[in-house]
Amino acid sequence: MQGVEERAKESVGRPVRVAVIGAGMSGILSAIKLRERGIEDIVVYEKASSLGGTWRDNTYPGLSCDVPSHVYAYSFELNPDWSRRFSSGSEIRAYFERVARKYDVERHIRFDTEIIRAVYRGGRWHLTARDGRDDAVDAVIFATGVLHHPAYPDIEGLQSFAGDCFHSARWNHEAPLEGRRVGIIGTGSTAVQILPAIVDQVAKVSLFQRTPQWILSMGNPSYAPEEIAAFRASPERLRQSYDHWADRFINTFARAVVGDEHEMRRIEAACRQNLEESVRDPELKRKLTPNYKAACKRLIMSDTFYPAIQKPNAELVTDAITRIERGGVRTADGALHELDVLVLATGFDGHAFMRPIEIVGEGGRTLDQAWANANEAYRSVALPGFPNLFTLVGPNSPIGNFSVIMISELQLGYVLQLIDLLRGGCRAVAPRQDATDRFNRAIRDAMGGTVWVSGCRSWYLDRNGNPALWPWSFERFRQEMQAPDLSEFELVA
Ligand code: NA7
Repeated sequence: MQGVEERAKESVGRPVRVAVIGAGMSGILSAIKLRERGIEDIVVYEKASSLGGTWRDNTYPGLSCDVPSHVYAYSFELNPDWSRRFSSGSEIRAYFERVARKYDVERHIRFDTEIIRAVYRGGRWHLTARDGRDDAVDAVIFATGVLHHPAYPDIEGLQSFAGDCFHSARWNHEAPLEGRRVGIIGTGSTAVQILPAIVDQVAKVSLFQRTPQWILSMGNPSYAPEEIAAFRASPERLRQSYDHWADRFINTFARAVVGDEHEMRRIEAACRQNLEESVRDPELKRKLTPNYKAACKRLIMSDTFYPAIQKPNAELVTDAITRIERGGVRTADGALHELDVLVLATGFDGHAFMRPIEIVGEGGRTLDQAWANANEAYRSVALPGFPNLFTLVGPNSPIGNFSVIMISELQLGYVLQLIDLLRGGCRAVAPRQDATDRFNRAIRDAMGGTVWVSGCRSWYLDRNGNPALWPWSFERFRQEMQAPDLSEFELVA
């Protein structure tokens, strides 16, 4: 073992071909950093015809990111031009397109190529695309995202609705809203962004709430032209802004969710105060008050939702949906809420990860078999029995704690060190099963101290009720992503 380790580290001369699956935030990042590392034989497979991942798929009115823009950017490509504290989805998409162009990423991307199968055979990954094309590579990085597969609600009669009906991530821009009666199912970040964006153009908007949400007011000021000019003129100033927002996240929110009671009390008090001060009608206030801890579900940032839901043409429906009919939504009180448009803001399957791609590892063992009971990875980035396969923003990444871009950068830095071994004297690298089991046991043990298991339903929880998140501090994550501990890996010469 020692011999392989040493030999692997010795040189990085062997040429390797690396495939990246997905041309979203993590895929673009991977291509840039692989090239910086001296790896030119890169192919990025993207099933759609353009890049941008979630920022390409989501185009709904009011779309923005709930992480401040100055920290929602690659650390090596800060953007002085963000127009607001929380910039719009189209600005974010344009940012990724710009970065991809600047770093000449597009020449590596094979658009309209959906990989449906990846088989490890003879020390290489054999990839098959839906159109039958194939490829063989030395390593694969799955950059397939988390909030990618829309979750459709299992409500009787959904297909019978006569009007326009679509998921928020598949917005139908052909469906007019002006002067129409619109229903929105869901009260997550998405619904909370859509409602204020459309309320002034529709005849009526009905929000079907199953569970109320805690909402934090963060303000969303625009950056003045002088501020943008100052950020442009001074990279140090831009960096300070990145550090400021990163620090705010890391030292407040990220601490609170994993057990800092003091910080959590502050957040909860701020949410209560926001509700108290923003909503006048006591009955509406009661309906909007959650009965679980703030940040148990993904905390919502909004300054526009409470004012919008109080407009005369907005309605909060809290009676449970019993079925959907031709004319609208029927609720448990017997009422039919007549609608022309129905928006399903019902979220995503956050637990699919690389699936539905069929992945077959050593000895013919599939990913579905490996994950039959739970989605368990080694430090979120690798899997025992699946050599030279890496995941970005995989299971138990700290996605509920801070900026996903920072997470992806740190994970990729770690993955690149493993790929370097393949360029030396090592043919295969995979985490050991016992190390993976130890890691996942520690994750489960630590989860009890987090807010995510304090009693609510959320997309964070897997089918066993375990959050697919990181239960420790940011410092620990950063430290664990510094360098792989090779004693926890199987290396094959
Ligand atoms: P979320 O946060 O998963 O929200 C989905 C919403 O849809 C939530 O309010 C659900 O209610 C509701 N929902 C789901 N299924 C149903 C059915 N069958 N009936 C009624 N209501 C339903 O998704 P978003 O798109 O808003 O946000 C996802 C993430 O994107 C967000 O966290 C940010 O990180 C960015 P529930 O609360 O489960 O009762």
